[in-house]
Amino acid sequence: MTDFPSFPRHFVFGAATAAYQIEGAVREGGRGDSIWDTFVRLPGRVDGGDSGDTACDHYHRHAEDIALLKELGVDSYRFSIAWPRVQPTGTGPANPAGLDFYARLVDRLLEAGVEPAVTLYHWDLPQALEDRGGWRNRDTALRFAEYASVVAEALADRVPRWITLNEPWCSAFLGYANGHHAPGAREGTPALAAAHHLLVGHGHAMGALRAAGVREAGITLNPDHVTPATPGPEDTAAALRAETQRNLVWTEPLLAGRYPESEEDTWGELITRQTFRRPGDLELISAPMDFLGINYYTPAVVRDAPHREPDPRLRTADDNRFAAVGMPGVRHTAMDWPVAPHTLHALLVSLRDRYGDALPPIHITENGSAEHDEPAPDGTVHDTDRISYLDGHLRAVAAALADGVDVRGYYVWSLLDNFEWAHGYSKRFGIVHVDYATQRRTPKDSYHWYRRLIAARR
Ligand code: GBH
Repeated sequence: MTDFPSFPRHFVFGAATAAYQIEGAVREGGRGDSIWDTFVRLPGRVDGGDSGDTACDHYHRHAEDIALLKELGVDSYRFSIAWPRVQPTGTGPANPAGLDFYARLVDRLLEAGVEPAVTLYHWDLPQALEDRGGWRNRDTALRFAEYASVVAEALADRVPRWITLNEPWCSAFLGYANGHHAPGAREGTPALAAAHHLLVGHGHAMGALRAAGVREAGITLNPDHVTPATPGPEDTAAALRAETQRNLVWTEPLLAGRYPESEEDTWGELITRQTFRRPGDLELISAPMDFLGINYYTPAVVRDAPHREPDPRLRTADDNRFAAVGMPGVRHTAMDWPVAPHTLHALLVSLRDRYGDALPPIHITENGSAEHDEPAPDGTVHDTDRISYLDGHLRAVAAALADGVDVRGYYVWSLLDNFEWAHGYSKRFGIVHVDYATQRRTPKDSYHWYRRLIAARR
């Protein structure tokens, strides 16, 4: 593909990663355990029994990875800070070795001409806080603000863009409702409490970032583009429940200062009997943000379905009477995710239509695909499917811009093949291939394509 979609001059192009997925070195520099260090050791939870113990060894190889970013020509690099490196038990003064690692990373990025974009929380909660209830416990929101303040005081002068939480839906619902992610719990109202406390933590962290002088701060969500399988009333109502659980539970408090109107139909007594909300929470959560981060991969088509668990006392918070249906006829990635770039365009337009002026400028903080990469003997990967995935989604972003949606940037997920959570190393999202046995990095064709696209804009 030589004809690239076109973008405004100041549009930010970037690449993204997350600490636990790339760093390794989990016992170095005084790092404490996170919930993922515990989870990966539970039998059967991660494909192949994989863990992030070594991952891409980025902790020791960050100079090489920064050189890859520089050569790529990205404006910005989004990475996350491991809370348990900074506060090994989730509270108290900073562990200097932990903070220094990130301070050096930031300095080297700036030397390479790449702007750092920091995610404070990409799912690696200190295990010591989980031992006290984790996100079910409101105190974790206050600990998160304390951590945000420690990091921001050290780095705010050099880091322009800050993201409080990455995909709180995953933390609350995969972590506490269906148990696919750490800490692996399967609960009802406590998972909804976790969702609320993540929002409260975001609100407090925004305050901590402001106090440290940060001017560009926001949250990253993974909103779904949801459509009903049929236009009938049952599937339409099911789609609203899906949208409530996936999107509205976050966007309504954050952008409109209210709880979703459809929450009672979605959760029934799991939400009507809640006791975790306090006066003032909505004001805190809805404090203005400078941007909204959106991670987007694939759409959701849903139909009406009965509860999976008939006994209401045993229902988890994601048992909301809808089920996903397949999308035949479209290409699927190695994650088995249908590829439908026009749904990203539609999602962006629908967010703007719903929230109007209350919708902050948008950064696409993640987009990318896992493909069945087959490296040649020299390590090169001719990943034409990934290139066409990225091209399609960038065109969808350009179309949203043409429709007047204020999108400011796009970060490809991911710079490197890495630890794909419950899928371990079996799924490769990188535009750079990693041979885990040797830690050799080899840029794939998609890396070279993205480099040319960025260069063409200039
Ligand atoms: C994002 O999550 C993450 O921010 C990033 O860390 C991740 O690597 C990337 O996308 C690609 O997945 O099959 O039930 O075990 C997107 C949401 C959450 C989607 C986990 C895939 C698999 C859960 N992802 N989910 S399961």
